[in-house]
Amino acid sequence: MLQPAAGRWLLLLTAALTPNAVSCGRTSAPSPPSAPSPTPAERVVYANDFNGPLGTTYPEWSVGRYSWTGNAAGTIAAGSGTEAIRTIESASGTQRFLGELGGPIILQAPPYDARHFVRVDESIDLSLTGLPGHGSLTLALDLYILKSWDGNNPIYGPDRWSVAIDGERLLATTFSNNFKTGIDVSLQDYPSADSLPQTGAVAVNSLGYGFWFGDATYRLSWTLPHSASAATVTFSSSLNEGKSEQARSTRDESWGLDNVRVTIR
Ligand SMILES: [Ca+2]
Ligand SMILES: [Ca+2]
Repeated sequence: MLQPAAGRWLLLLTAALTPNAVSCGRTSAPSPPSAPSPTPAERVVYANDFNGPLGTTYPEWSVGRYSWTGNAAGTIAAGSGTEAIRTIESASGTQRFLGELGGPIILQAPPYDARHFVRVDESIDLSLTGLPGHGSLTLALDLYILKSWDGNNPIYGPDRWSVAIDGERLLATTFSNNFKTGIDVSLQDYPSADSLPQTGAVAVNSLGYGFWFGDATYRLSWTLPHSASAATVTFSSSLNEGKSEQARSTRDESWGLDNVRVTIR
């Protein structure tokens, strides 16, 4: 099994063997014509744990493209921009990852209410090229949902996240770290509609964001038919509020990617 070096990404460009050729190379006698085809070996074509130097950008990752709406109060007009997304350290100082995603702070000062909130959308692409011949592709990653995501809350949210490969949607859902109850209830649609906040997370509050609603880690993977020699994975969010949190003046709600791994068969 190929293992990527820590902190580096690995892109296999050279091997042109078909899966069948790989299989036949392991046997001394030709298979009979009626023999079933063995499962092609899994090949790692991309792996990145983002544990390299802080501030690293990667050519296979696009800039973040963001836009925001105007607000009902009329104090902010709609706009758009781009930002380089780099490796950062978690608030706990224990993990490095690609972030913070979700778009910059647009609403710079109070009042923080529904009339002043703006919706901020951001997308980033992972582009892979030169993929050897294959019939299926698996994408696996850790998604970090950071700070005050509000799930389906109609005032502070909905706060949405999605991923697509070559335009084919793999997941579109909402996440919540907001355990308020009563009229402020903020359920999430992952893994199913109106789940409690942080349902399905493999870890919570492991990244040090307890100063502002905490954090949740989701270990996600998808396998789909895929044979093209290139793939574009698009990660997107649509977050309502656009303000800073009030403890450290960082983004009120954001996300990060870690341990991104693409394999093919
Ligand atoms: Ca990492
Ligand atoms: Ca929100």
